[in-house]
Amino acid sequence: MKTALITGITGQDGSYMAELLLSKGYRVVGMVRRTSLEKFERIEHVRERIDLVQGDLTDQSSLDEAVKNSMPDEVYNFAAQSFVPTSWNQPALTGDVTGLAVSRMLEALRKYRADARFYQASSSEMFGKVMETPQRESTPFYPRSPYGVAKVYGHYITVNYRESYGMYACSGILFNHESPRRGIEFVTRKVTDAVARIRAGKLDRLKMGNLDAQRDWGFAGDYMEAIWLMMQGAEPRDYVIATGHTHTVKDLVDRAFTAAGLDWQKYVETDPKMIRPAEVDLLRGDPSKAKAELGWTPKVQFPELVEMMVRADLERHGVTA
Ligand code: NDP
Ligand code: GDR
Repeated sequence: MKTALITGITGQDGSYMAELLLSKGYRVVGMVRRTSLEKFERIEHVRERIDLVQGDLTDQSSLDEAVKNSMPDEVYNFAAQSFVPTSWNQPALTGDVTGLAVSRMLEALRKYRADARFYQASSSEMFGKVMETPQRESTPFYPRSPYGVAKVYGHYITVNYRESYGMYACSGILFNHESPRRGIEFVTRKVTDAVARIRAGKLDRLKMGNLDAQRDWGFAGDYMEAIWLMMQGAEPRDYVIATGHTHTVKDLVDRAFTAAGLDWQKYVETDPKMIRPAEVDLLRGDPSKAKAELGWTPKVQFPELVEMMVRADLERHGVTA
């Protein structure tokens, strides 16, 4: 039986990856940080089938202990300060947790389990002010936020440990992926949750930022399959994981409101305070390397994804579609 250590198991991706690995017969160990109130909603349904260890990405000794005690065959490093706007408000913390901490994880592995396979959660935010479209593995990075800059560090330090120490360390450059478990502040979930609250009579206005931004949105469940395949290769390689299709935030808003029988123009207003200091205008990934080498293609398309999220939020708010 293989053992996997997942950092960020309480997040969106960690919870889907835990499910996937359990279904494949892994022993799953999740690293969680100490909080005054437990926030295990996303893993409640698998709680009895996984082991939890306490650790924080800012604390080397806790990472060492997590690795020493779990002796993983595979490590999935999902933990991060992952919200882009917060990275302007907390740039040094984001640099530490999202960037430098990748070195700490790699050092813990190098010391105690150098033959474990390591996955780093790289991001399309590294492409930022894009140098070409679609973005592929060879596209130069031009990050546009402290978050993006920190992810570039995490990406290259992973490449560096692979090349310096021959470790099986790889990165997935994942484009935005969403689900009913997406954090409420990210744009998809913010919109689908607002739609449900409007239908429930709990909200009458929705303030948004830049409606013209374009993103390549996929389903988190599909993307976890790609990550797992990446970790089973004959040698470690980095891959772009995306759908290859792009939509504006306005399109997302329109679809989500329409799915609940609402006209978005009656409820949505833009708030200049929500415009970011520097924006990533357009992301569209080219997943052809993942398709050719991993045999991976996304199953859920954008319209189904939005409908799935609207449906889940309507249910959460007790509204019948
Ligand atoms: P979430 O924000 O949902 O989850 C982040 C996780 O990191 C949580 O479990 C959180 O724990 C944990 N965490 C935060 N800070 C620390 C810390 N100091 N020590 C230990 N754990 C910590 O992110 P996602 O699941 O959406 O994303 C997973 C990873 O993939 C992230 O690295 C993200 O940057 C990256 N990524 C995500 C994409 C997406 O579209 N979702 C696209 C590309 C990359 P807690 O619950 O305690 O807060
Ligand atoms: P992003 O995701 O920054 O791409 O990072 P987010 O959903 O926050 O924003 C997407 C786009 O929507 C625009 N936008 C708004 N965004 C939010 N959050 N709230 C709003 O009200 C709003 N209005 C418009 C944004 O300006 C932006 O252009 C996500 C995170 O999961 C990262 O961790 C990950 O690395 C990248 O995706 C790939």
